[in-house]
Amino acid sequence: MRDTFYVTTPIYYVNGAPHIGHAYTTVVADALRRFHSLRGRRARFLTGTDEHGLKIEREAAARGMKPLDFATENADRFRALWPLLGVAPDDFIRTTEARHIAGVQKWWQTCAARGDIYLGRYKGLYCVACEGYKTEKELLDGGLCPVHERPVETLEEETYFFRLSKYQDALLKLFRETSFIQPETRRNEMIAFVEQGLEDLSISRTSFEWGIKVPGDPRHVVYVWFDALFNYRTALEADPALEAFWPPTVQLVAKDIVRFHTVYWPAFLMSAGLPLPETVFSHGYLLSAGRKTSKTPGQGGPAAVSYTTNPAKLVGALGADVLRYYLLRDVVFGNDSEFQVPNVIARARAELAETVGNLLNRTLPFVTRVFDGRVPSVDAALCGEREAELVAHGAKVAVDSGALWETFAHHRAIELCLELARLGNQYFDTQAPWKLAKSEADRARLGTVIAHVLAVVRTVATMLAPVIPVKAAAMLGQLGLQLEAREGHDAWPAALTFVPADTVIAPGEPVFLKYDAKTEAELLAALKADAPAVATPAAPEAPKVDAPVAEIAFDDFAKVDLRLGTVLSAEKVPKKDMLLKLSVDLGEAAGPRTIVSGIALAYKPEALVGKQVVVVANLAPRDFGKGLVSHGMLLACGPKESLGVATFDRAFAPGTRVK
Ligand code: ME8
Repeated sequence: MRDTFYVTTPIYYVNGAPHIGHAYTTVVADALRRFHSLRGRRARFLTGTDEHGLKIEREAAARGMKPLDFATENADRFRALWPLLGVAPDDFIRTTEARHIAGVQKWWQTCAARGDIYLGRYKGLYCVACEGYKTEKELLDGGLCPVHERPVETLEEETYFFRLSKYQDALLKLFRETSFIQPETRRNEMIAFVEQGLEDLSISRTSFEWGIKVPGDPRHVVYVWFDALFNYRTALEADPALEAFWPPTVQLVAKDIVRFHTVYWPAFLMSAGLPLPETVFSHGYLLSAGRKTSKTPGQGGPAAVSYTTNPAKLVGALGADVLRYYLLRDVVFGNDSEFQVPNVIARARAELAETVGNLLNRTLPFVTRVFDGRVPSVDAALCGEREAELVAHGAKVAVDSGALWETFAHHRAIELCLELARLGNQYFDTQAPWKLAKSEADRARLGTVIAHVLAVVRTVATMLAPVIPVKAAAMLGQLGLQLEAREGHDAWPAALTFVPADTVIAPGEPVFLKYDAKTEAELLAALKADAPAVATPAAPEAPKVDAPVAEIAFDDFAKVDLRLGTVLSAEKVPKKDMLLKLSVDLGEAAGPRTIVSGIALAYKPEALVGKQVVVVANLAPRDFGKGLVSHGMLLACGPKESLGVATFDRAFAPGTRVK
């Protein structure tokens, strides 16, 4: 396995707003990127928008807009959706950007110099929704496109051809001898397709304007698929350091565009002399009432769908992680799947709240009550068969689920995590810690049991981090831990991983909403396709953005002396609900400072001890009365009940300057 990982989604057409199908591919890409980062690889994830072509030109005209304005409006809707879904691409490319246009013209010239592009004439049946020619044989009854079930048009034009036929044997060899196309069913389909014989491909158009000009012949625009496919490459070309990511490790597509990605694309790359992607993975369709969810008007039939498939609306009601969990866990990657809102909620309830969350919620109170908020240690002499079984199962799940992620079977990897969480709950039930807690004589045994359950929670939360990043971090946070993803460090568990003894836990609100019948009914009503958007108890995790502050010069910034400090002790300030009094080591000869911080609603004092925080060290002292003076301020963000203090992902000496 390479130490770099590069995943791409298709770049989406900007003829409408993003829907759940786009969200699906993009969430999978994001989860893969997170998984590989967790493994310590240099990972990169690209998505973007496909903005040229007849389809966009016509849609823009129908709205009386310039194509670029129309494209920008919709590209912004895609770009704005991703953070709502917890999706964090490393780059977002638009095919109307200068970096892409220049790149496409360069690769056109490279293919032309290889003798693979020539001028001719073409007459054919064109599907505007596909932006592709169809053969008579492919059409459905009534001359309809087999993908879009809409009439095709006859186009005749002078065109440049790409010598696709020249690459037929090389493509068959690629399909047969490598895992370039996955899954197997798609590979067999593409082998059968290429075996029928490949004709040269028309790769320019003169019948419309909205595209990249063919170098040296501005009467022609580059065919939108030649243009679009090269995005995966042009997005890396501005910065030589990104060359290490080529070729893509995996390119995700649905089966509608598998031919473009597995026949045309590798042929273009062979001609351009570029290494080929390792895998193109073609997943299935998300269906809504049996039809592919789609934004092409005229599809999907009358509103047989009773629940919304609008991703922003779903996230608004359910939260990003619940939707992500469903998409990654419920949908067998590669198969078609009916998208059903009630199932999204059912999985969240049964699996996230009642299995994973429950394991955490029922265990932490023992740590608080019996062990002073510190994780107890394992007494090896008290471990028996049940503990051995848990440890062995944990190790197997860690290894097997890691391997399943590597082979695009994340739905099965998640199932294994669930199994481990279920085993943890069974262990909890059979060991009955509430009975052990009654007698001081059983304290060591109780500690051993609790330590094992916390190990299950830690291991499961870590393995779910690519799927539910916010919730996994919250679970680990309650265990007093942080997820460490950095290059060169494999943070995927190799075994059942214990929380170090004495770690100070930070219990808080339950991480997962427990849906009761009433909340569930309200949610379902809010998610009816025709219901107006309403705020629900699981309102989106996205915080309100504060208004920007006026620009300052660097010299002004440099006047703020930010230092790393280690919290030595923390206590509540009597009669002040919001305040904690901290003793913070800034490495100063004069000894630790007293800092008063308004974080008491979000942190228990003991949860802060040992934490490294960022301190404004040269702030004028502030007098809180009764002899209490604060000598500095902690950096923090978020609403006061759930704020987080700024900290670093690795340790530094107290007093280190932050700049
Ligand atoms: O094809 N189920 O863009 P597009 C699952 N611009 N995935 C779905 C889906 C569904 N119902 N509907 C869409 C294009 N998708 C071209 C791509 S790439 C160089 C150019 C996802 O907006 C899936 O990934 O029609 C599918 O392949 C893609 O969106 C099509 O997006």
